[in-house]
Amino acid sequence: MLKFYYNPVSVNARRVWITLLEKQIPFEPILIHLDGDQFSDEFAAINPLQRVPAIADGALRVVESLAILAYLEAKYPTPSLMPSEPEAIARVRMVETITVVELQPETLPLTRPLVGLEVDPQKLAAAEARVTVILQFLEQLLAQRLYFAGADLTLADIVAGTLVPSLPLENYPRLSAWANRLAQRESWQKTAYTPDDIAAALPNIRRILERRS
Ligand SMILES: N[C@@H](CCC(=O)N[C@@H](CS)C(=O)NCC(=O)O)C(=O)O
Repeated sequence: MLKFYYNPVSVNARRVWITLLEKQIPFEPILIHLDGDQFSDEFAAINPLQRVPAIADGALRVVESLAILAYLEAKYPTPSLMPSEPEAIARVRMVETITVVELQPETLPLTRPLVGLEVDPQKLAAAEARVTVILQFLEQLLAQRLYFAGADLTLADIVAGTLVPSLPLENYPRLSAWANRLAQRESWQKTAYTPDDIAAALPNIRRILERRS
């Protein structure tokens, strides 16, 4: 059975978890505690980069959340989470890339005060301004659609939908309605982290953020 290496508070792992559930792929979850399990020899044999998520499917190891999603879509195509029309494909890839490459790094300065770390006020203001530009663009891309590529859930919604709903969305009515729509899905509900998960993870999140600054 496919093995899924994860941590419940990892945004990167959650997008893989939701995809496994949406595609109804049987899997064995393997919890990696981020207070040191990620540095063990056993896990380094799966992911030398020492990060979750990772999967092992038979002899194959795949790391990097977007690569895992592309693999799952290719190997387990039904139900499809990737449209076939060129415009819709472009939309999905844009939303995935904007979320991971542009938005996710900008949320790090915003997270620092929440875990008791100092943040340079100029860096914080710059990150907030950049997040605003990105959210405005996503609001415009979503337009009147139920999901980013149309009437059906795709990988765009899974990737953006595991990060964007954690940001303040009161100025973005379309993103707010979309986030509420996602929250109704069983896959979002089953993978939602609890306040206890967050409390337990706080020291690890602090350590990870300290290492990355
Ligand atoms: N680019 C990677 C990022 C993975 C990543 O940063 N994972 C974090 C958890 S969200 C992690 O395992 N951190 C452990 C550490 O930094 O020690 C992906 O998309 O899979």
